[in-house]
Amino acid sequence: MKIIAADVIVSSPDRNFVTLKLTTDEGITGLGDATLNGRELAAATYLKEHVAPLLMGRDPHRIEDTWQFLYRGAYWRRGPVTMAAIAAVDVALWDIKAKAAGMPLYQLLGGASRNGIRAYGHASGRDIPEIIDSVREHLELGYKSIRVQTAVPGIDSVYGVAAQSAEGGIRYDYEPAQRAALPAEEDWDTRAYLRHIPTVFEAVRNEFGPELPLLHDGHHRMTPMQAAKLGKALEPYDLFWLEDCTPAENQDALRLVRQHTTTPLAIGEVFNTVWDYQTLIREQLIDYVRSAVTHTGGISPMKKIMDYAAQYQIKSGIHGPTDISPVGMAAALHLDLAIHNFGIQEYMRHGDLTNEVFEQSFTFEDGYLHPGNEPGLGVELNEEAAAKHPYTPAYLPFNRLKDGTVHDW
Ligand code: CS2
Ligand code: MG
Repeated sequence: MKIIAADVIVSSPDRNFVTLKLTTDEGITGLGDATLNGRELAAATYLKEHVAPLLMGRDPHRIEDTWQFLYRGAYWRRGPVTMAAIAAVDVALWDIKAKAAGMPLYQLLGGASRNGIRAYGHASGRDIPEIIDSVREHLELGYKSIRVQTAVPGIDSVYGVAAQSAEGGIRYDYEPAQRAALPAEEDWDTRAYLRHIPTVFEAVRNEFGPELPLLHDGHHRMTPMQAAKLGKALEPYDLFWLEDCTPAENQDALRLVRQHTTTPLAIGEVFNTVWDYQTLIREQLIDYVRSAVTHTGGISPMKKIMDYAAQYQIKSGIHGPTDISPVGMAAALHLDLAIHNFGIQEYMRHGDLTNEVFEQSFTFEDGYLHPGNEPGLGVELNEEAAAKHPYTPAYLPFNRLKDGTVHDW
């Protein structure tokens, strides 16, 4: 079998997605996701101009060789643009191989290790009654684990709070990259945040009891000491995890946080390679790996990261916001089903427009996801529908402190 075409499709059904479609001389096609929220065209151009020409005539079955060729052959390694592009190729090749084998992809990764994939959803609100409603709504949808994000008195707009989104409402694409010429500016005050969060978790625990797994995302905003303080303050509420408590670049920061709290820690949605985890995994400074298949070079390296993590009892918590396309989501689900050290899967649910463009066979029933049993990934791109939604420039927001200093968003 030979690759005869590599098409890069950028479309915007609800939000922007970058999709790679590989076609073989035997008519089998494969899809990969290279979406990099707010920087989509960089990944699309890398694929179109620098990767697609290298794929022509290659045997699609040689997944590992192609991965090493693209990673080592570029000389310039790592980075979100490079790794999103390589991820798209890797996932598309696994899709082709599984279709050729006539099997759902998870079978090629070792087969199912469980019946279903536990997912967590995103509850949020401007105040405690709104948050409690939102948690209840997610429970009604079947979710058995719930992330809680809250507005903070004294801060105008906080990451992850639905009712503050332009559309309003509880079900939302909670942070669609802003469709505007410039990124939206938000404000931030860590002291106000640290004072408020424990009161919210106390209220949610009191309402829903001790059993429900609760998660929280700090979105990279604290210093190690602030994160240690929050982790400690949240211990009575028994969190499933505290995510991205400090900026991800400094692995040593987690050592300090770890010394002070037993709240489980998750990190890695902005990581690109196993090297970003080297210290974190070896020293057991985290409990969950948060990378996305889409941003970590694909299924092949993500499986290697998880096998490394398994030696240290560290589990998966694969990134699954709506800026991972259904193709990237399906790739995660096949891996989730197969690996032994699965922890939990983030699942925000895409909107109807996205689901029209990406025809999916994965399911969400009674709180559990399943990739389905179609040969391959189980996702196909409706190109006609995709063409109706052309790329729209969009940015993620950014943060300033009260005095105007730029802060992590
Ligand atoms: C978030 C992401 O899902 C999460 O945990 O932190 O939504 C993140 O903000 C986006 O992927 C950025 O594009
Ligand atoms: Mg996050």
